[in-house]
Amino acid sequence: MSILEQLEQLKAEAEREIKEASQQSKIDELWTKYFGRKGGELTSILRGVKTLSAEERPAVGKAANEVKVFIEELFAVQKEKIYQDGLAAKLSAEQIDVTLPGKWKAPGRIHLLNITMRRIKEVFKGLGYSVVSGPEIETDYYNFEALNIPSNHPSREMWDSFFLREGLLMRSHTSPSQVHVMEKQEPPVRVICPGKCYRRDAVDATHFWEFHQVEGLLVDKNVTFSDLKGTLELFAKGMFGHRRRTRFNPSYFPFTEPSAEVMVDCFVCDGKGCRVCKNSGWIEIMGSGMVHPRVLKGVGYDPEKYTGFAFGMGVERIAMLTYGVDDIRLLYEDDMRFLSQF
Ligand code: FA5
Repeated sequence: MSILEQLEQLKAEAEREIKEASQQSKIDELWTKYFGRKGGELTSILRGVKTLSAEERPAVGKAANEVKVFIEELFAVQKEKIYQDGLAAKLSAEQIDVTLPGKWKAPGRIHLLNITMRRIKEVFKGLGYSVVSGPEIETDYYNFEALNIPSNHPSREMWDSFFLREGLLMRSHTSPSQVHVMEKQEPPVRVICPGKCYRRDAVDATHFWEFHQVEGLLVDKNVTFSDLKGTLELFAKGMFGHRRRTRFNPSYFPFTEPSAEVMVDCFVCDGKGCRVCKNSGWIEIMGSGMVHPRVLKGVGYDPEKYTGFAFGMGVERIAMLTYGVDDIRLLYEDDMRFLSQF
């Protein structure tokens, strides 16, 4: 068979095969078959043109080139066809039915504890307090010693703590933050320290092993118990409503002297007596007191020159009282049916 006949045959075969190819992998395979550098059928013929006599060469060379262009064109057209067919199939498979109802995604919302925390911060910011934070892993010194709670002192039982390795524990209240703040700055000090605390308490409706507190501390010259009372009364009004009244009952904390628990008249029954205030008309909202001189001395403040007050409240407790939640566990269960109410 002459080369021209071979070319004709190759052209016909290529046209048939390429037009039948319906996948890109088949196109690649055929490209190798015809144009492969080693053993490609057209490549071999084109190489053979060089060996022809000078008379034969121009006609055969021209014909071979035409076949080459023809086949290349076939490949290009078929490749585009495969791509377009694939695209059409994909588009029809992934067609969107705009008449179907959409998928609803619940919008994120602020957790009840954060709502409460923000409100507490707002009230104290309004009173000129700045907000600082302290570490959640504490040393025995900051959690106890510096707060006038020596080891073996029975009052340590008020804070049943999670101990880590020797000398370290998860802080069981935010009061250690007071010490960090005073160590870093000279009076006047006016800060609140919100944060997480951890205790080995048995879980029940009002206790959880992790919870939040907001600590407050003010130290300056001539600070008295009246300042403490006035400040916390303003807080109670800001947080629970301007008609609220406060009362201070004697209490005990090793790091404050005197100490007081802060009561607010029940905002559910207006002090008449109900389930929330256990019929007493009053609700305890936090612990407080005048900073113990030993604590001041420990951080290098002169207790003859400076006095101060401190207070600490449970954020879960405030949230539960404000929003009428009767079980603390609801705040940690992440149940949207509950959380989306607030
Ligand atoms: C303290 O922790 C003191 N550091 C507060 C304080 C600060 C007093 C500064 C004086 C001066 P107490 O142990 O009472 O105090 O805790 C304060 C509040 O934290 C409690 O009233 C309660 O609301 C909350 N709380 C304590 N334990 C838990 C718990 N296991 N789960 C949830 N809330 C808790």
